[in-house]
Amino acid sequence: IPAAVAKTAIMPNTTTVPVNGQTKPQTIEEMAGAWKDFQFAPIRESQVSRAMTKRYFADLDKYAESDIVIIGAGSCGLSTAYCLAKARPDLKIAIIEAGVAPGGGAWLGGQLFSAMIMRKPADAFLRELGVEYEDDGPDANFVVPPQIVKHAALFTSTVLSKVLQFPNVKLFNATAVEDLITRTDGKGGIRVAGVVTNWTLVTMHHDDQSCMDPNTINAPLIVSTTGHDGPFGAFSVKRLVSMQAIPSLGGMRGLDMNTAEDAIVKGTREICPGLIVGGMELSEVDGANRMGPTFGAMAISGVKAAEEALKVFDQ
Ligand code: AHZ
Repeated sequence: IPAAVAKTAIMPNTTTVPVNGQTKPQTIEEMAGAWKDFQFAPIRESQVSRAMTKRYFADLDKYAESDIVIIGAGSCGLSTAYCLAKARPDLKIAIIEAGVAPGGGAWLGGQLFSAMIMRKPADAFLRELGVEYEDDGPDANFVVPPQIVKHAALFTSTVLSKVLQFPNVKLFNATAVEDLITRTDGKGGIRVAGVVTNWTLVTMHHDDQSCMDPNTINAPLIVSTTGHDGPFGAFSVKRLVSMQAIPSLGGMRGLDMNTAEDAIVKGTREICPGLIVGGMELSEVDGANRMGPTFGAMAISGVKAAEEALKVFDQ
């Protein structure tokens, strides 16, 4: 290949030569009014591909043996991850989220309404995150006012961004847990010892595509927060029933905010050796009520799930 052709094949035709890895402009202020000469630093497409894939595969390699796997990155899973990662920077925490977008049902407060409602003492978690809220004024019926975050997405994006900044956390999104790894405990019971994963798009097409075998992550402890029953919800507890590790599910009951939130927080626990369940997935085990559009129990169930996890982990 002639040298000139080979050179163009390697680098795009550009006159911008980075000096010490830097190009001009370096600040957005320097960009203003200088668009005629604006140019991105040169790149070859393979650099992008390698930069992404080598990191992803390094993460797959690193987290193939995790300390804790959290299934589901909804409000409960993210709150769990925040508390665990903050308390124990020495633990490798993998979060597996079936959706492309983490956050579960917490991008809106209820129906299509933006405000997110929490009630005391869940405001402690908002202060921990630094999420601003206002107290709704007390009225004749409700002496203690609920706390309002102006947009549910403010809570979700804040907890998500804090979780992602912990160096000991890796979020694998667009990835579904499609089974649990189990070991016998020698007494007729099982211990959950990891998760079986696949790209969510593959998980959704096992019926109409030829089988694509999954991947695995070993971990001594799993926290499952997959939400109430639905296409993807209540995953781990349904699997526990089908493998006869627990006899049956209680089935989520109708909405009662007052009983539901307390029940979910108090019930957050290790329901099978190696598997802690929190958030609305728990309502399917315990036959607890749903709480609908109020999110304090999800955050505080996450706080308790982290505490339970550390108890088990430190045994
Ligand atoms: O995509 C799911 C969601 O983001 C994810 N998930 C479910 N199954 C999964 C699987 N592998 C990987 N097999 C999976 N990820 O889990 C997340 C669950 O989030 P969520 O917001 O549905 O659950 P939560 O318990 O954190 O919060 C529930 C909040 C409430 S209460 C309520 C009601 O009372 O009606 N409804 C909701 C959404």
